Amino acid sequence: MGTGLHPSDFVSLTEEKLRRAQSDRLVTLVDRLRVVGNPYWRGKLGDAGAVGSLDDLDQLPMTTKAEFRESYPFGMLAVPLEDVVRVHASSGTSGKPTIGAYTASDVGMFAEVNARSLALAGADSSSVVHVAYGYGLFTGGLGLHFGVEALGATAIPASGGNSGFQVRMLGDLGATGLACTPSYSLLLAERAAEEGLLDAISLRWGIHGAEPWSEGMRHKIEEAWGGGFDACDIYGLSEIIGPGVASEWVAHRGRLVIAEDHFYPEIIDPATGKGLADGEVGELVLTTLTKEAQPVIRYRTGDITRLLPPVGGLPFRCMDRLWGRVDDMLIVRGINVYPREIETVLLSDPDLGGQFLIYVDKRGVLTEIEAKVELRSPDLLSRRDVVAERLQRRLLETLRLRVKVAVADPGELPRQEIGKAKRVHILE
Ligand code: DLL
Repeated sequence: MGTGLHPSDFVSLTEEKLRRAQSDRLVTLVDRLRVVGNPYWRGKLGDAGAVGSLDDLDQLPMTTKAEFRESYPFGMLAVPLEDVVRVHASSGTSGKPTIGAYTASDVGMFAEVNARSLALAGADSSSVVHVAYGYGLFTGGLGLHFGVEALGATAIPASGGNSGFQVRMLGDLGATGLACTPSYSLLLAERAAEEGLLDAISLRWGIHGAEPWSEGMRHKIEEAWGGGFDACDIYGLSEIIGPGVASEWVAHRGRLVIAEDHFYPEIIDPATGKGLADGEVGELVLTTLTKEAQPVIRYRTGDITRLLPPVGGLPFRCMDRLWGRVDDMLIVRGINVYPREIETVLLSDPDLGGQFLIYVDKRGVLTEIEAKVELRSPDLLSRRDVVAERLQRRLLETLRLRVKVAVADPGELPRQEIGKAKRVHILE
């Protein structure tokens, strides 16, 4: 299937050949897992029907996040521990972390899918890529880092934090690409502007993910870097591999190309578990086709999206940018809404910067939502009330939601330098 590092490696791969390869990979995987012999895999596949092709995928049971916790740390391993060369972990919000284990071949594949994502976002071997995802147990930093190296580009392993220093390095080392969360990209751009360093920085593209972000946020980030900057979305999760499961192609933005040669996607109705057709919105379920150390069968990601047709001559199907998570959906006076829909309305306002917070107050009889946003510039202070009223009206018109909007001064809302931005706060 080519080296897999660049979109052009796949031009000769037809959808038919891809399906055959996926089918073979699935059958090989299931045959191997049936003889692993540890309690987890015996339990998982003990009652499952025969799998002779991709069409039999629905014979296999789903996997949930709880299983990762129950088999902590190494119960899901499908190879001896001595074959594991790296471990990542996701801290999660409560309870035990989930562990991801990788063989040498797995770390190679992890680097390959990230190299491909970077190439889709605009990188090539001459790029200098500033990687400001966290390095460590989190998959973001090392995942993108080895992707940059596999592409033959130059990686700057900045990690998170120390933003004043980071913006100086961005200029001094001549970074052309920036890999970090969307919120951190915006923070770095603001910081570069404050320090008068924007002109010294020649970034042309960013690869942003690990947290939800809307088209409005994309626009704010691109504007904040001063134009000539393309921000692309990258999706992934530690249970499957980390970043690189799917990512946007700068030439066809608005959908993410799925690395379908390694991760087979399905969409289900989260309430019933029933499979949905391509194009229908539901929960993304992923099966790893090539992972050795810790393969996952039909993992319920909890992420809401839909499958879309391939673009630009590639054989891989795409997915929508994430709508939200199954458990994020808010029900406010009978209206179902994802926080990203609120973000979309807020950040489409030209007078606002990209910072916002959403408070969902469930303590009273009726759930109330309050949004805190920030003006883009001190020149707009006299327009505070106009902006607040305008946003309240738009939220009511587009989402039928009554939201109290508070408009803060530029720079007033808290910024987060490390980890994923927490924008939605539930008070209960
Ligand atoms: O966030 C992996 C990653 C690192 C992805 C760097 C992209 C870039 P986890 O910490 O396990 O892994 O969190 C996975 O984050 O199930 C989604 O709910 C959310 N998420 C990841 N990417 C996106 C994205 C990494 N592009 C969880 N848009 C996933 C929205 C995202 N949400």
